[in-house]
Amino acid sequence: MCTFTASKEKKMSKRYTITAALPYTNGPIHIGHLAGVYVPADIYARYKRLTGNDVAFICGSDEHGVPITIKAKKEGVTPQQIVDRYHKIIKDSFEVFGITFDNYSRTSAKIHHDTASEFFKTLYDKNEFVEEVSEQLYDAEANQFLADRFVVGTCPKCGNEESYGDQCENCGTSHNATDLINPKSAITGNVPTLKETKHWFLPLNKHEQFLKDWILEGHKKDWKPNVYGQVKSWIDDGLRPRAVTRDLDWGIPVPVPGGEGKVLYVWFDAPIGYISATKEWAAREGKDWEPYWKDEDTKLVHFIGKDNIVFHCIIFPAMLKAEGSYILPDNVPANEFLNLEGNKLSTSKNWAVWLPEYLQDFPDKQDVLRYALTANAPETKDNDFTWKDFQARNNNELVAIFGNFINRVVVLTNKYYNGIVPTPSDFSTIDEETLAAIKAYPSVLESSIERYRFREASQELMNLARLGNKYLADEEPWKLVKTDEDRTKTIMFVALQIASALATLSEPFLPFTSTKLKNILNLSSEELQTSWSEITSKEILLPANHTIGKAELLFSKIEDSEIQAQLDKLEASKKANEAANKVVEPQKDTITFDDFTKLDLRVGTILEAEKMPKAKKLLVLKVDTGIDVRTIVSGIAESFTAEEVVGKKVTVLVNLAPRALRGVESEGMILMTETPEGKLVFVNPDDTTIGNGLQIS
Ligand code: B3M
Ligand code: ZN
Repeated sequence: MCTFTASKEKKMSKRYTITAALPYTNGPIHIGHLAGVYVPADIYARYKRLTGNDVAFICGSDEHGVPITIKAKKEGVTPQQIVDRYHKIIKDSFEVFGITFDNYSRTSAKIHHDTASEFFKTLYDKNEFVEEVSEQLYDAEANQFLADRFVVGTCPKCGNEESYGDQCENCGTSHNATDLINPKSAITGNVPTLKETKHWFLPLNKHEQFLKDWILEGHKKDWKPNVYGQVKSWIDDGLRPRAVTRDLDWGIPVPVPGGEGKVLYVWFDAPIGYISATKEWAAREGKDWEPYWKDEDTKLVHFIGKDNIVFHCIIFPAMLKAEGSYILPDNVPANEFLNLEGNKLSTSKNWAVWLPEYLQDFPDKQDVLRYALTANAPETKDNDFTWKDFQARNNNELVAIFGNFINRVVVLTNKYYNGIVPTPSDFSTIDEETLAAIKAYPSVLESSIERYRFREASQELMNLARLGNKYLADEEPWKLVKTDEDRTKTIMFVALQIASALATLSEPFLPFTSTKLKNILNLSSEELQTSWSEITSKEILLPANHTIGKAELLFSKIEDSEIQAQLDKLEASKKANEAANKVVEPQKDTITFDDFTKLDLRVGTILEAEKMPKAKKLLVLKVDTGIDVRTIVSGIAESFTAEEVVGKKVTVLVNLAPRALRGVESEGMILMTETPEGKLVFVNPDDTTIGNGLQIS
């Protein structure tokens, strides 16, 4: 009895404020964002709602900060135009992927400007800031102070030469721009000078003891080891004051005397965005926002990527603590990074799978990506997304296990009973065990989800479908139907119970599939549906005599050609990137006009060509130069076959000293050039399109 009460209490409805990192609004979302933050957050939020909790699932666009200014500068438009464009693209992607934010707001909204200003003023009035004139990095040519991503230099902690002013993406350390070794302006490439300016600093050192007690003592056991470890190492290194204002013109104006021309640091305003988005949502829903941020009984959970840990575990909590009226996060289940086909995801190198592009290629496969990313989520270490794994997850798990089970159950029920759930007879031991196993699944999934182990949970869900397949394979209703009608009915009844449980339990992971399955099982009205907890408590999930619908495929096979097309796309983007970054050879020493006139260039025709044996690169050519027919050995065999060059008109340097190549004397040189794509072409006397200068091969 005692344990029963305890478990009941554990499941009592609770209030949850669940936040997902606000994406920078300077580009679309890619699979790394989805895997690291938004899919796990959505699974958690959906699960919490399904289990009867009061949930505010909050996100929005992070529209301030230097990345947006840089993008706007590059495109010659205003920052507002950039954020308006990407806010819409990002918001749409989230909707299409079934990410169920209760509110997706934006930090350019008035409510956010007001909330962040007020927050700053409160800390200012409480003397929680240190006001200080100090020397900061300055680019005189750009007439700009260089904070954050405006400056690049060597990280003082790990030696990464491309660290930003506020954070090193390699080791995650957050620092002040003046800490960088060999800083360079990201705008002009100049070495910055120092210039005096006034800023407001949050004295993190003052909050060190509180952070130690709260995290190092209080959350040693329940926070993920990767999060706890990072936080501990920063605290152990000693915390220093951090500037929370900037000399920029894009952002929220500093609302106190002396703040003219300055804005709040983006990492000061962005997390407050969670609060403003909650306020906006509550006003719309006619609710009170305050309990979601101020009631000690509310559980606040931040879903983020590992590069955001310091801001969510140290700086934002210090701000909340200093303000005084807010709760602190209960957990910050940060994920590690997702790589793509063995390389780091990179926006600048276009090494990514962008959601809008994915949707074009796989318009109805949102659940497949959600599943593949969850099953292989970077929960405890960086992980690799490969298209082959994506295909395997789809073909071998979603199609072959989940889809196949449902299809068999639905097809057979329609075939044998016109779609009417049959009445079972006595249950066999295996039936009883199977029905008991179904009842256990909600708590199996719960135990993984509560520990933020979503990949484990997704595999448990698949195990329920596996159980269904095994049950059918063992019981073979398609054989018994000829000999034992009653037994067949019982088997199909049990199998239908599994299908019904899958319809409910798959919702957090495969929401589109769950809806489709509920429709197939004719469970569109809520009364007919089984809730998460009823799977355990109800005797029967899908009653006899209920009529289900017709079979419909939940998943379809992904062919090798579709995967190859994605790999080709990545290869093309790698090539384009290499071409863009190609180092141009410096110009050679100047030659005189007299030197040039020494070259005797003639138009020749290739009469014969053959590959030089055992030489990968060489073709042996017979060329009519107009003076004579001679042999020229040319290093073009990797670009052309012997057959295709015969008959070609070419430019020949005829007075080059003869030279023996692999025993064949070459009397001259064919002139070649390269296209911008790096392809070798002849300097063709009939073709005026090539003007790239000559490269002697
Ligand atoms: N925009 C960083 C990022 O997109 C930042 C998160 C803000 S959460 C308050 O990685
Ligand atoms: Zn570093």
